[in-house]
Amino acid sequence: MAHFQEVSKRSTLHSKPAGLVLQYGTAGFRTNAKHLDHIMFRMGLVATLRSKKTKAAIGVMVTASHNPEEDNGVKLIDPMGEMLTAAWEGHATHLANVEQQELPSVLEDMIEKESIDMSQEAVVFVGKDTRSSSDSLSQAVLDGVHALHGHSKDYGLVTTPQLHYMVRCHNTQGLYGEATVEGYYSKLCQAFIELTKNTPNRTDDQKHLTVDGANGIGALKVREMEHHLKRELQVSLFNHGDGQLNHQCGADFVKVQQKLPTGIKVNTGERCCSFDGDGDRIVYYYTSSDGRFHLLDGDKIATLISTFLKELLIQAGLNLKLAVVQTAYANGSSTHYLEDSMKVIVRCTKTGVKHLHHAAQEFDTGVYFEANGHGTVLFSKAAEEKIKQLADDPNTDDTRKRAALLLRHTINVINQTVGDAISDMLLIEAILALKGMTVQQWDAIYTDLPNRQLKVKVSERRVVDTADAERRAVSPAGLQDAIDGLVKKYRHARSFVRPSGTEDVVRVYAEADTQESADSLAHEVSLAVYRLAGGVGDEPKPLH
Ligand code: 16G
Ligand code: MG
Repeated sequence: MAHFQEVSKRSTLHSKPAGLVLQYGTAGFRTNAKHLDHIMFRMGLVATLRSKKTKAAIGVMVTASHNPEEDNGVKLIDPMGEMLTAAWEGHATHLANVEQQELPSVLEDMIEKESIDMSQEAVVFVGKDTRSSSDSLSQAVLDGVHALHGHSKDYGLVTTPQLHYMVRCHNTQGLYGEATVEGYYSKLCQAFIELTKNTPNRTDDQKHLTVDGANGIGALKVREMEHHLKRELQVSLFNHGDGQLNHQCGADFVKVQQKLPTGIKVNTGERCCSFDGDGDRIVYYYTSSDGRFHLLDGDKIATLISTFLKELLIQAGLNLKLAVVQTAYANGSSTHYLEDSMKVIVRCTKTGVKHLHHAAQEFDTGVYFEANGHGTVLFSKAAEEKIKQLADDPNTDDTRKRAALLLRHTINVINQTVGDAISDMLLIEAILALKGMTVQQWDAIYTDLPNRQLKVKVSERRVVDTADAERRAVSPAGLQDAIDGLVKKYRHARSFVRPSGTEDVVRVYAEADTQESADSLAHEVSLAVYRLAGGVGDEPKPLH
């Protein structure tokens, strides 16, 4: 175990608090930053082994996304820029929780189980968000990489999707793009400018967008990118770092509170969007003259993008299978609109980006979005090839050629590795420009069913087990029957419950024809969870 001497030596500088047990959750480790130093060091070790195993660069992003400033976390990125494969989440959790002196033997086991060739070179890319704890935590990751003699590249401050992008660029030998932040801006912005070239009558109003940067890394990066956009998109940036990260601003706040973030100045009817703390989520919104707040969430974004792509595929005469992937949280109106009016295939998966991503990979063109604003579009290799051939073929007629070229630029504006607020923003802005559509017209494509989300504290959330992409509860006994009975009392109603993957609660979702009905259904279902699944504390109270 000679190669672990360095690990043993350095690990003493990153000691594990006694008794602390953490899990690689839906999107990596996440908790108060002061508990994370040893996790970071150990994730440096895991990433190095994963790099040796896959013979490719692996990414480690230090961020806690939309959590408060005092938290932090870490996400691992696999060779094609996707999230760490589920098979290795177990290794990550195991290594995170063993006592210091066991580290060498656990590493030895992992190496044997995974047949890792330790003479293989390793490369780990590291990035971090703007949290004050991120500096030292990313140093701890680098320490872990170096303890196993891996090579590292420290990208410093980047958004999560930018780091995913770098990993893919490197591992495709530049085929996906140049693995630098400048390379990222120039690929995306050039594609955006090519797309908007086709909209000569675009007004200054249409070129203007208000962005809430959540006081996070996304804001810094929009600033850095701006000059590449050559004033084809003019951003008024708020919450650019002058306030507290994610505090009363950002995509999560806007989505959950259904109101404007603090710290932005905006006129009635103007198009705005909010990023989250690490720039992988986006939602749009505006206020109408009656003072009402209108949210355009991931479902509305998926509808806009899939409608646009479907029209282009038809114009191009390309017979490619297009699907939209959602979760149970998708508003019922969006699913109906997509299936019945748009006639696109809709798939539902469990919550968590990795599940949507995998489902989208099954199609030529897979648009995936969670209602909370995390999503992107994936194109199969064959689809990209067909689009390229058509665009390059001198015999293609004008209509088909125009559509093929627009599809090609669309592919280039998209970050196919993971949901990306900057890339999604550019794509949405280009689509609105090409369609000559206002945010109000986009909003009017369908009307959301009123809905409510609640959470119930129980003594053990795992007693709730679900099936059918979390739409049905299979345990505890009687819970699903109770939900079915309650749903029947309301019009256009739907409800489901699931154990959270990130918090110690059971989540409840309900939608119905009116807000009052959605609220009372959500309350009644919460009571059923409380009574049948071991609720703790006070019984849930009615909302009104
Ligand atoms: C994580 C997931 C997000 C999901 C959320 C659900 C990623 C990158 N993030 O934040 O997609 O919606 O968890 O949280 O996968 P919950 O299980 O607590 O409801
Ligand atoms: Mg995020």
